Amino acid sequence: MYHLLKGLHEYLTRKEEFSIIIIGLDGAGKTTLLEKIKTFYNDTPGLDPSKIGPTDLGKVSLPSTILSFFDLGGQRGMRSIWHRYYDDCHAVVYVIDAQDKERFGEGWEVFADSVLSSPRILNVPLLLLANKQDTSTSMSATEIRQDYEVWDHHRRDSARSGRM
Ligand SMILES: Nc1nc2c(ncn2[C@@H]2O[C@H](COP(=O)(O)OP(=O)(O)O)[C@@H](O)[C@H]2O)c(=O)[nH]1
Ligand SMILES: [Mg+2]
Repeated sequence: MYHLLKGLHEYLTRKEEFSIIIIGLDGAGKTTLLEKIKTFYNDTPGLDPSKIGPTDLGKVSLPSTILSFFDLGGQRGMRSIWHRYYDDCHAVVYVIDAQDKERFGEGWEVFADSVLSSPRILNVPLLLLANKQDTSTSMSATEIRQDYEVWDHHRRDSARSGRM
Protein backbone atom coordinates (compact mmCIF):
# COMPACT_ATOMS: atom_id res chain seq x y z
CA MET A 1 0.00 0.00 0.00
CA TYR A 2 2.83 2.34 0.90
CA HIS A 3 4.47 1.77 -2.49
CA LEU A 4 1.16 2.32 -4.26
CA LEU A 5 0.60 5.63 -2.47
CA LYS A 6 4.21 6.66 -2.98
CA GLY A 7 3.95 5.87 -6.69
CA LEU A 8 0.68 7.80 -6.96
CA HIS A 9 2.17 10.78 -5.14
CA GLU A 10 5.23 10.76 -7.40
CA TYR A 11 3.00 10.50 -10.48
CA LEU A 12 0.79 13.40 -9.40
CA THR A 13 3.65 15.65 -8.35
CA ARG A 14 6.08 14.84 -11.12
CA LYS A 15 7.31 17.72 -13.23
CA GLU A 16 7.46 17.62 -16.96
CA GLU A 17 10.93 18.43 -18.33
CA PHE A 18 11.60 20.51 -21.41
CA SER A 19 14.89 21.26 -23.15
CA ILE A 20 15.55 24.63 -24.71
CA ILE A 21 18.61 25.38 -26.81
CA ILE A 22 20.09 28.86 -27.03
CA ILE A 23 22.01 29.52 -30.24
CA GLY A 24 23.24 32.47 -32.30
CA LEU A 25 26.54 34.04 -33.34
CA ASP A 26 29.37 34.36 -30.84
CA GLY A 27 29.05 37.60 -28.88
CA ALA A 28 25.27 37.82 -29.32
CA GLY A 29 24.76 37.46 -25.57
CA LYS A 30 23.71 33.81 -25.14
CA THR A 31 25.74 33.10 -22.02
CA THR A 32 24.74 36.42 -20.45
CA LEU A 33 21.08 35.59 -21.14
CA LEU A 34 21.35 32.14 -19.58
CA GLU A 35 23.16 33.45 -16.53
CA LYS A 36 20.42 36.10 -16.11
CA ILE A 37 17.73 33.41 -16.37
CA LYS A 38 19.54 31.36 -13.70
CA THR A 39 19.87 34.40 -11.44
CA PHE A 40 16.21 35.32 -11.87
CA TYR A 41 14.65 31.88 -11.33
CA ASN A 42 17.16 30.09 -9.14
CA ASP A 43 17.94 33.07 -6.94
CA THR A 44 21.67 32.46 -7.26
CA PRO A 45 24.14 35.04 -8.53
CA GLY A 46 24.93 34.48 -12.22
CA LEU A 47 28.55 34.00 -13.22
CA ASP A 48 30.55 36.42 -15.32
CA PRO A 49 30.08 35.16 -18.93
CA SER A 50 33.75 35.92 -19.68
CA LYS A 51 34.67 33.23 -17.14
CA ILE A 52 32.44 30.59 -18.76
CA GLY A 53 33.55 28.45 -21.72
CA PRO A 54 31.80 28.46 -25.08
CA THR A 55 28.94 26.29 -23.79
CA ASP A 56 26.79 26.71 -20.69
CA LEU A 57 23.99 24.73 -19.04
CA GLY A 58 21.21 25.75 -16.72
CA LYS A 59 18.23 24.10 -15.05
CA VAL A 60 15.24 26.08 -13.83
CA SER A 61 12.55 24.48 -11.70
CA LEU A 62 9.08 26.04 -12.02
CA PRO A 63 5.97 24.88 -10.09
CA SER A 64 4.98 22.21 -12.61
CA THR A 65 7.85 22.21 -15.07
CA ILE A 66 11.60 21.84 -15.25
CA LEU A 67 13.35 23.77 -18.00
CA SER A 68 16.84 22.72 -19.08
CA PHE A 69 18.69 25.36 -21.08
CA PHE A 70 21.66 24.57 -23.31
CA ASP A 71 23.78 27.49 -24.51
CA LEU A 72 25.60 25.74 -27.34
CA GLY A 73 28.20 28.36 -28.23
CA GLY A 74 28.26 30.37 -31.46
CA GLN A 75 31.83 30.11 -32.68
CA ARG A 76 32.14 28.68 -36.15
CA GLY A 77 33.38 25.31 -34.84
CA MET A 78 30.57 25.06 -32.30
CA ARG A 79 27.82 25.68 -34.86
CA SER A 80 28.44 22.27 -36.38
CA ILE A 81 27.23 20.57 -33.18
CA TRP A 82 23.92 22.44 -32.92
CA HIS A 83 22.06 19.88 -35.05
CA ARG A 84 22.89 17.12 -32.54
CA TYR A 85 20.59 18.82 -30.05
CA TYR A 86 17.72 19.48 -32.47
CA ASP A 87 16.08 16.07 -32.13
CA ASP A 88 15.60 16.32 -28.38
CA CYS A 89 14.84 19.99 -27.91
CA HIS A 90 11.38 21.42 -27.23
CA ALA A 91 12.15 25.04 -28.10
CA VAL A 92 14.89 27.16 -29.67
CA VAL A 93 16.07 30.66 -28.81
CA TYR A 94 18.11 32.30 -31.59
CA VAL A 95 19.88 35.31 -30.12
CA ILE A 96 20.79 38.33 -32.28
CA ASP A 97 23.05 41.17 -31.20
CA ALA A 98 20.70 44.02 -32.15
CA GLN A 99 23.49 46.59 -32.16
CA ASP A 100 25.95 44.67 -34.35
CA LYS A 101 24.51 45.61 -37.76
CA GLU A 102 27.69 44.57 -39.54
CA ARG A 103 27.09 40.96 -38.56
CA PHE A 104 23.37 40.80 -39.36
CA GLY A 105 24.08 39.18 -42.75
CA GLU A 106 26.30 36.52 -41.18
CA GLY A 107 23.63 35.94 -38.53
CA TRP A 108 20.90 35.46 -41.17
CA GLU A 109 23.10 33.07 -43.13
CA VAL A 110 23.64 30.93 -40.06
CA PHE A 111 19.95 31.22 -39.16
CA ALA A 112 18.86 30.08 -42.63
CA ASP A 113 21.49 27.37 -43.10
CA SER A 114 21.67 25.91 -39.60
CA VAL A 115 18.18 26.51 -38.24
CA LEU A 116 15.48 27.05 -40.88
CA SER A 117 16.86 24.28 -43.08
CA SER A 118 16.45 21.71 -40.29
CA PRO A 119 13.02 20.07 -40.57
CA ARG A 120 13.03 19.04 -36.88
CA ILE A 121 13.39 22.65 -35.74
CA LEU A 122 10.42 23.77 -37.79
CA ASN A 123 8.16 21.76 -35.48
CA VAL A 124 9.19 23.42 -32.24
CA PRO A 125 8.61 26.96 -30.95
CA LEU A 126 11.36 29.33 -32.11
CA LEU A 127 12.12 32.65 -30.43
CA LEU A 128 14.22 35.19 -32.32
CA LEU A 129 15.59 37.37 -29.56
CA ALA A 130 16.75 40.91 -30.51
CA ASN A 131 19.23 41.23 -27.66
CA LYS A 132 21.06 44.29 -26.23
CA GLN A 133 17.99 46.51 -26.44
CA ASP A 134 19.43 48.55 -23.57
CA THR A 135 22.03 50.12 -25.89
CA SER A 136 21.27 53.39 -27.75
CA THR A 137 22.46 51.95 -31.09
CA SER A 138 20.39 48.76 -31.06
CA MET A 139 17.83 48.13 -33.79
CA SER A 140 14.23 47.40 -32.84
CA ALA A 141 12.58 44.04 -33.42
CA THR A 142 10.63 45.59 -36.35
CA GLU A 143 13.82 46.92 -37.98
CA ILE A 144 15.51 43.55 -37.52
CA ARG A 145 12.57 41.77 -39.08
CA GLN A 146 12.73 44.14 -42.08
CA ASP A 147 16.48 43.52 -42.38
CA TYR A 148 15.81 39.78 -42.50
CA GLU A 149 13.12 40.21 -45.16
CA VAL A 150 15.45 42.30 -47.36
CA TRP A 151 18.28 39.78 -46.85
CA ASP A 152 15.96 36.87 -47.67
CA HIS A 153 14.63 38.65 -50.78
CA HIS A 154 18.19 39.17 -52.07
CA ARG A 155 19.07 35.57 -51.33
CA ARG A 156 16.07 34.26 -53.28
CA ASP A 157 16.88 36.62 -56.18
CA SER A 158 20.49 35.43 -56.33
CA ALA A 159 19.39 31.80 -56.17
CA ARG A 160 16.98 32.41 -59.09
CA SER A 161 19.56 34.24 -61.22
CA GLY A 162 22.13 31.55 -60.38
CA ARG A 163 19.80 28.89 -61.80
CA MET A 164 19.10 30.76 -65.05
N1 LIG B 1 24.62 46.08 -23.43
C1 LIG B 1 24.43 44.78 -23.41
N2 LIG B 1 25.50 43.96 -23.48
C2 LIG B 1 25.27 42.62 -23.47
C3 LIG B 1 23.95 42.07 -23.35
N3 LIG B 1 24.05 40.72 -23.37
C4 LIG B 1 25.37 40.45 -23.49
N4 LIG B 1 26.10 41.58 -23.54
C5 LIG B 1 27.58 41.69 -23.70
O1 LIG B 1 27.95 41.11 -24.95
C6 LIG B 1 29.19 40.43 -24.84
C7 LIG B 1 29.04 38.98 -25.29
O2 LIG B 1 28.16 38.33 -24.39
P1 LIG B 1 28.17 36.75 -24.20
O3 LIG B 1 27.04 36.39 -23.30
O4 LIG B 1 29.52 36.26 -23.82
O5 LIG B 1 27.86 36.28 -25.71
P2 LIG B 1 27.82 34.81 -26.33
O6 LIG B 1 29.11 34.64 -27.08
O7 LIG B 1 26.65 34.81 -27.26
O8 LIG B 1 27.66 33.84 -25.21
C8 LIG B 1 29.63 40.56 -23.37
O9 LIG B 1 30.53 41.65 -23.29
C9 LIG B 1 28.33 40.88 -22.65
O10 LIG B 1 28.53 41.65 -21.48
C10 LIG B 1 22.84 42.98 -23.25
O11 LIG B 1 21.66 42.61 -23.19
N5 LIG B 1 23.16 44.31 -23.30
MG1 LIG C 1 28.96 32.26 -24.65
